[in-house]
Amino acid sequence: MSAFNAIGEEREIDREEFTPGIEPQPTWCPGCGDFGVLKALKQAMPEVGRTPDETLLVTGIGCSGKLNSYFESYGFHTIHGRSLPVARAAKLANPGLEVIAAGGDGDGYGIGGNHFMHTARENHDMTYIVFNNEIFGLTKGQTSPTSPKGHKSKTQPSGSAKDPIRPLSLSLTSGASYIARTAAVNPNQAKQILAEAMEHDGFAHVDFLTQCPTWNKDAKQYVPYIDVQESDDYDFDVHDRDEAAAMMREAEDSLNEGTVLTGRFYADDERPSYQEEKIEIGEMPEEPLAERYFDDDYEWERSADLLDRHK
Ligand SMILES: Cc1ncc(C[n+]2csc(CCOP(=O)(O)OP(=O)(O)O)c2C)c(N)n1
Ligand code: SF4
Ligand SMILES: [Mg+2]
Repeated sequence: MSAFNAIGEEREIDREEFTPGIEPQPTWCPGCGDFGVLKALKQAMPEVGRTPDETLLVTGIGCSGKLNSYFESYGFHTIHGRSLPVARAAKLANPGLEVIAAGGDGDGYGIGGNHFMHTARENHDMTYIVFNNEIFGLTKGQTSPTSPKGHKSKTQPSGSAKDPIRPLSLSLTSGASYIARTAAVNPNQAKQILAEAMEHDGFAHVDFLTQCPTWNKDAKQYVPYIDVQESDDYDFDVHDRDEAAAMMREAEDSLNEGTVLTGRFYADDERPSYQEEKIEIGEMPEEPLAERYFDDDYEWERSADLLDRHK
């Protein structure tokens, strides 16, 4: 696949460009689903035609948050649950960047749930990958917002009394304009969905099922999985909000019962992104903030202003 790089030359992009030069060995456990996300993301980048220097990967805290140590691009490892506000700010300051935010189910649907809801509502143009292993992996397997009711862990030894969150439905209700679910065990679908999510203009949310063989003692591998676009048993229109909502509900119920439904669940290609809304009302600066930062005169004036204020 060819693309324009930062200096405007058309050239081939190889997925290996996204492997760091000094390659750190992932500290993920053998069999961890997180390897599948890394692989699918590297494979999706040439499809999208973006280079490492055009890409920013912002991560939360967790096993999932280690993703940007193993992915060559600009990176920002934030604090727990805060990948989205950092990603939003970066995209607004530098709209030319391909911005990807990533983190765990605890990070994104628990402590960062508020940011998730509002980033979807505002339709910020970025891709959000949630590694959903249905537990807190890094801190050794505690119950998370996606753990099924009855799931036993150190924090819920008698089994969780809580119904899990419905990530797809929450995303739709909040306002995300592209919503999909894929699984680490289905790398081809995962690659295609990540590429579509990046190409989508607006908030694209991918709930990525990632097995945790170490701490999720239910040891879900998410197999067999069903692709709702490929199966004859499912027929719905991803552009129809009501049909998408019904399909999501079915996917969320069936996951708890052991049937893994994956695929595209919703796409709204018409809704303007937050950035487009800001341009419409005249609130986006013509010159992106990121470019202003590199303007020597502007920097000089700004530091003089700051010094004046401290006199
Ligand atoms: C403010 C704050 N609270 C708690 C923690 C401890 N902590 C680190 S990772 C984590 C949960 C990780 O679970 P998840 O987001 O699902 O990621 P996973 O490890 O499963 O990929 C917690 C509670 C922290 N680092 N910061
Ligand atoms: S603890 Fe679980 S989620 Fe974390 S690296 Fe190991 S298998 Fe993966
Ligand atoms: Mg998790």
